[in-house]
Amino acid sequence: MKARIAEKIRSARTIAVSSHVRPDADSIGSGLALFLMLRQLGKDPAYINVDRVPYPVSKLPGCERIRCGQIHPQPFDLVVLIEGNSEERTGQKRLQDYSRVHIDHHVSGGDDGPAISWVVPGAAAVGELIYELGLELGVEFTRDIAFNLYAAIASDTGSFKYSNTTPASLAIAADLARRGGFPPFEVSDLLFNSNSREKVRMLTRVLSTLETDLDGRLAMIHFRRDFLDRLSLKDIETEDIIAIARSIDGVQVLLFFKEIEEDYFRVSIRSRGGVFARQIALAFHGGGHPHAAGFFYRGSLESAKKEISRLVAAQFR
Ligand SMILES: [Mn+2]
Repeated sequence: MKARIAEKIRSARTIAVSSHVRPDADSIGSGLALFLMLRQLGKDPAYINVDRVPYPVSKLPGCERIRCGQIHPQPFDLVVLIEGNSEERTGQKRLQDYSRVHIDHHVSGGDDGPAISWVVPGAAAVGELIYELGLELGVEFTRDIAFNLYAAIASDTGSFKYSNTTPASLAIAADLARRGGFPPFEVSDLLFNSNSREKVRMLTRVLSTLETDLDGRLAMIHFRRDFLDRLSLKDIETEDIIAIARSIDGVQVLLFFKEIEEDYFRVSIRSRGGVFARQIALAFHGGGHPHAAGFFYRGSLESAKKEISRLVAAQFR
């Protein structure tokens, strides 16, 4: 599939790259690396997203090149979608008439019609796939390309700590650090050592909601919209909070409830061992990876907790 995608890229001149809404370091690092590769190949690329890039991901090299808005109706020979192939995921409307390529490591639900799809669920990050595509295209891995791809992989693997980390992730990261000539610490410093005071305050607020159930195997935390009062934050970065709560000894499942509006929550599930987060998410029409999944829930926080923990308990049996 990657050979076919490389061929598509070679035969195109104007190429739009886009990543999903609420972009993270994997989709942005991957998109920027691809954008820089396309420029190196003499193409005329544009990187267009619906949402702005959050801090500190916005410090990745080349981020100022990302434009905000819709791809349609500008003409492009090819549109490359990173981690999302539907209007719901990308926020991009009316892409059906474009020649499209979709590169992802999530098995997604809906898609918007025909596109060449390269989906590798075993890849820890899309960054790994863009790295392979770069090799296929024969590009030079400059410092910025390598840095962005390393950041993509470091982010989705939680600095190579999560269960999705494979020997391939480590080998690719090592190769990127070598080719790019940067110390890996520079990436961790940029992504993980740049919390604002407000963010840490938010973290303590959310962590103070911690509850455990099912003999300490289930942990639950939540965020309410009014937690943002008196803080200058517009939104919360959830991965760090989730990582701390799931690290509790004995916890096999972590549920994080984020209030979107009254009685409407985004639920993130993390699991380990023989408990499968995705199975729980599917029961609520969500999706994701086996051990990291999510869905939306309409109802009160109390009923959500009750309903979901019942399903979790069923998996323990
Ligand atoms: Mn990813």
